[in-house]
Amino acid sequence: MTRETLAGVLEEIALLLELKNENPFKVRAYRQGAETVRNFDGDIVQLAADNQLTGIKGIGDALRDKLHELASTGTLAFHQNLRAEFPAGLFELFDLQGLGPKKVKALHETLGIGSIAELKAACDEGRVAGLPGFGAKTQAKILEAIALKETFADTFLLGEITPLVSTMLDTLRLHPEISRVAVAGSFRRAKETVHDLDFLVATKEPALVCEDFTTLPEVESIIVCGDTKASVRLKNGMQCDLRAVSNAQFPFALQYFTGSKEHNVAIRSLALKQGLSLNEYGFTPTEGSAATVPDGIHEERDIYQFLGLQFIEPELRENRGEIEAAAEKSLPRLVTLEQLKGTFHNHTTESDGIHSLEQMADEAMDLGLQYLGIADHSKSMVIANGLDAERLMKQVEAIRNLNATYTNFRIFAGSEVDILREGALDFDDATLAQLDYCVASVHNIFNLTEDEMTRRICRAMENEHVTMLGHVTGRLLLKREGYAVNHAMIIDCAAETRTIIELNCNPWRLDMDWRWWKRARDKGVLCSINPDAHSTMGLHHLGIGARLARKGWLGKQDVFNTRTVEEVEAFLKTPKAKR
Ligand code: DGT
Ligand code: CA
Ligand code: CA
Ligand code: ZN
Repeated sequence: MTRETLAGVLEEIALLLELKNENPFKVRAYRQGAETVRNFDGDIVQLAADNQLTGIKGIGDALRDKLHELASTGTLAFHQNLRAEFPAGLFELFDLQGLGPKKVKALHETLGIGSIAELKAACDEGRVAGLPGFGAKTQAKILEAIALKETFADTFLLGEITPLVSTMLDTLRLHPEISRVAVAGSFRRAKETVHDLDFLVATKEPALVCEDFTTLPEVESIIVCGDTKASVRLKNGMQCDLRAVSNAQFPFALQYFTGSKEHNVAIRSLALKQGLSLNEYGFTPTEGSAATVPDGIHEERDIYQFLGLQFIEPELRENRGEIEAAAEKSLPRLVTLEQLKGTFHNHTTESDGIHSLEQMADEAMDLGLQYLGIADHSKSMVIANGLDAERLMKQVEAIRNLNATYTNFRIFAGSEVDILREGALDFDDATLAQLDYCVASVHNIFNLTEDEMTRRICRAMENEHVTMLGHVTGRLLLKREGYAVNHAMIIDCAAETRTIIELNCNPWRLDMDWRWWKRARDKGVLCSINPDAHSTMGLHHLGIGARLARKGWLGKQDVFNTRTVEEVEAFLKTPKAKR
């Protein structure tokens, strides 16, 4: 039982009650309960199991009893009974972008649709367009959403699966017959999305270890279980492979299964030039070659060294110039999470965050940060309860007052100011000048042409008060494509105007994309790793941000929030042109 399961069940109850036209207050209570569970500061699963959830804001008696039943028995009768009233496939419909409970309900009641397959058939036959409140446009959008979901059926977000992977690694490390453990593949390379996990262990008892692997608590079903390899399906639907090798083979297997395939092909051709073939087991002389197989290879780095290369960090292994740089010994020293001293772009209850200024600051301190930038939404973002100038100034005052109570911590007062249609900002310059800094972002009118959108964003960056550009494309991985922008021009404009570009490290965003950072760095553009946190938990995504920054070839000097509070203060006080 995990926190996410508890929250997920409450959320599903809210949906089911909504489908049944239940009292909206009751629906909201469950939904808020789910949020409370997600963000609860403490071991909520244990507390629920022990029936100790009393006096918690957002969890009334009814919810408390249900959480207790769920955490202590693993299921909740109330939930099961509700579920039984609807077809099982109905739930997949909620995963489709743009389909809320109202539409799902209408589809279910009028057309009897209870699964994605049925919905697709109904759309193909044009039956959905005729429903009141739907229309041909909605029908087309639904078909698009279904196609998107099919494309991403076996794709998972790096940020979402990271906690699960650490737990599994920890469990495997405890196995008495396992001497070394790693997760290889796209996860190790910090790809923003991952298809399957590739675990690797060194052991003298491969068959036993494979069998034990299939009994991990995260496993849903076994795909194959052999003498040196096992494949399983996890409860979250993800496939997960384990390969068991000897201690001597381990570095070779780790190098091979980390990939990428393109990187490996290039590495293998370097080995061939020395008369050796390289695979997941080791080096062997090619036919007719007099080359001798190197000994003393204990770690991955020994393989690279033998080939005359600097060690190449896994994040860089995409065959995008890293091998050439490693041969010239000119690889960058990559930034680390520990080097981050603060962060910008975070929300509070003033706009659409769920934790207060004080709570966010406390969490940042607990994470060992020296400073926290607050950037709540501006007034145009009505749905996110954006601040008008008056409320913003009150927040600035609250921040100044809070800062006076700190000795070794600092909150920077900012705003995530909306970039309006033509590139003007949601606040006038006089208002922006009162702030320590400002993040400018696009949140609406996504359907401009690439030229128009690029011009709109560049115009915003030309403003003296815009410290950094928020989520460059607005993409939501696996859900929504970003709006069209010309990255190269935006990077050039950022360089000219000395505007920082954010690496938004919300797991759904990871925007600007890692493929562009090397170019930005080469032009002297600074990166700010920003979690866009809407809760205290959101601040924990900085780790994913650091991994993506590494994937983008960034070093400490390229990342603004590795600077000390004094350096940040001095930077923000300097006019943009002189930075
Ligand atoms: P994904 O799709 O997110 O799981 O991405 P990867 O990179 O984890 O791909 P996967 O799981 O198919 O394979 C893991 C690694 O194993 C891959 O990055 C490189 C290596 N590999 C797999 N198949 C081949 C192959 O046919 N040739 C070579 N050279 N390497 C391979
Ligand atoms: Ca993989
Ligand atoms: Ca695999
Ligand atoms: Zn935003």
